[in-house]
Amino acid sequence: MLYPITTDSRTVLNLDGTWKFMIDHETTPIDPGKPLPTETVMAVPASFNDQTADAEVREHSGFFWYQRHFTIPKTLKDQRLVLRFGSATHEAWVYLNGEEITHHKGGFTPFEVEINDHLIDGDNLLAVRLSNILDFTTLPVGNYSEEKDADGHTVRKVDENFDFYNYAGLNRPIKIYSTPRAHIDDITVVPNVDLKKGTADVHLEVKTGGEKFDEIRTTILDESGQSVAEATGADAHALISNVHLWQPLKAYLYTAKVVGVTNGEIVDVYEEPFGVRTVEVKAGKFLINGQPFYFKGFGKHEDTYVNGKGLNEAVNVLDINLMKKMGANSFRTSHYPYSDEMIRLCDREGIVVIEETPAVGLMLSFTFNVSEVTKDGYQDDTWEKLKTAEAHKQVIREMIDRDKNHACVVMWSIANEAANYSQGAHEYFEPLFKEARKLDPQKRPLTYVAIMWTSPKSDKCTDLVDVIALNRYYGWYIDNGDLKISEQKTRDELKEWQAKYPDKPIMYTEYGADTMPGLHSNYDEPWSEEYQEDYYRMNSKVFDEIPNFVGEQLWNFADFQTKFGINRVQGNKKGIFTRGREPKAVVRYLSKRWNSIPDFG
Ligand code: GCB
Repeated sequence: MLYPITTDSRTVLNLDGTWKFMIDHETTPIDPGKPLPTETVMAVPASFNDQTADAEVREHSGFFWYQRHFTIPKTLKDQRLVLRFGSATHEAWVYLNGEEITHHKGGFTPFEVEINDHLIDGDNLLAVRLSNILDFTTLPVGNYSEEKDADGHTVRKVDENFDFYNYAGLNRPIKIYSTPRAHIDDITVVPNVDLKKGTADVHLEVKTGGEKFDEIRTTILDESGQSVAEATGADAHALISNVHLWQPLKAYLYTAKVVGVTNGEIVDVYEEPFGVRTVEVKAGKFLINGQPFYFKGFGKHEDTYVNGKGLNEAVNVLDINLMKKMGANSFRTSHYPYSDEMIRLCDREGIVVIEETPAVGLMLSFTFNVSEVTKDGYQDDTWEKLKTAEAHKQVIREMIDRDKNHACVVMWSIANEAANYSQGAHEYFEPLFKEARKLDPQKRPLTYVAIMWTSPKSDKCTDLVDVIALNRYYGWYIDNGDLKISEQKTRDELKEWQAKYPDKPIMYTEYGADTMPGLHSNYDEPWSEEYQEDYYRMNSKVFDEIPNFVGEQLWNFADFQTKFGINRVQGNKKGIFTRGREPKAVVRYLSKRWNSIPDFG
């Protein structure tokens, strides 16, 4: 799917701003063709939850509506017009002038629909009915229940089966873009690099829609806008010599300028930026451009004050600047694909991304009894009760379709902390890994991120992953406060993985300790800033002893909002920055460490 941009043949209309908003109490039917009976507004893009002063609205589970008007300038009327949602969380029914024109389920990937046949002259009324319901068929997974109140109205409840607040609404930009009727529909870019010769054979596949073009031409432009290679055809190759590689923190982006030509006239133009780099897993190393790469960075969230999970480009820019200052080079889009805008920014800034599906919460028996789950034949009811396989296939398809051309994305994470230790896990995951390998034109490595009790003995699916990605909390959830024993357990476990899988790279994708900023202790108490630093020092020491250890991504970049609970104090406090992006003490230690570890080597 192409990101909407303005070119010689295309334009973009922005539908962001304030929309009318209304909770659907399911008492009186709402007519999407009429003005919503409400004076309430919500800003878009943003989650609705933290824009309201009403606790009931904030916590609402169920259905809700957004509505606005727009007009299409006359000059665009003969163009093909497409309405695109960057995301609508989690399920959306879209109505134009009262008529349902599309429906999409899945809150973290874009969708679009042609609107020409539904437009009227002048004022058009766009309404979206949304649902934030999550259950055993959706991703993420929610524990869903409903009951009737005294008046017989349905009261719905979603208990998140994961550790972040279920922010919902129109979280990402909404746009209408125009293309000519005969148009470029999609472009797939696969640079095949010869590192020795310093060349890249760029394989370009161009899909078109509407009347066929006589010809498709592609020019590859370098960063100064000079043409460096050309190709013709919908399935074509362009050879770049003296290729400038996309490197972590030293991004270089070419542009594939694709034009559709008919009767000698250029009809449609699209410009797709892309980086040239290789990614490969070999002999226990993660190679980027043939060199062993070391991941330094974070698990993150799209989570900021007021915007919730809504796009916050200023914070995205700040976060990347803070990462660079610390000597970090990467993050994981835990626990869902982030906005188009963030992925494009990472391409530009040279930040390495592990992109994750929204498959979080695929675990129905939460236990810290590791000895139980390591027993042969251990089985809980996760894989029997969950019906997420279809949604999972869909998110893999949509994520790869959107981000297949991005150089910054070096690996896909198929899930976070599923019940990989239970019988049935392999049967569930094998087809999904197959699907992802088939769909990714750049054949990136795959992983899933494994929870504490998936030891080398209990994990049923390690054969499917290219990289062993571990979330570990020795010293926090296990042996809280005892860093001596935690060090031993960390070392023992990592050595066991290393011995059992000598050819697979191993990395930490989470490790962290909740820390209240400003809380200090002479005795290294958990929750203090001193404990957080000692916790990280302990882990670093062990990492440096493991030959196949290829990266450390801590949990979490910043404090973030979660549901209420006795373990959470206005959210999860494992950030090394506060939610407002002020540093906790540990940032100094980590900056020193990361600035002294090279990105390669
Ligand atoms: C995890 C989860 C993450 C949580 C984190 C924690 O393992 O992957 O979503 O926020 O632990 O802090 O408990």
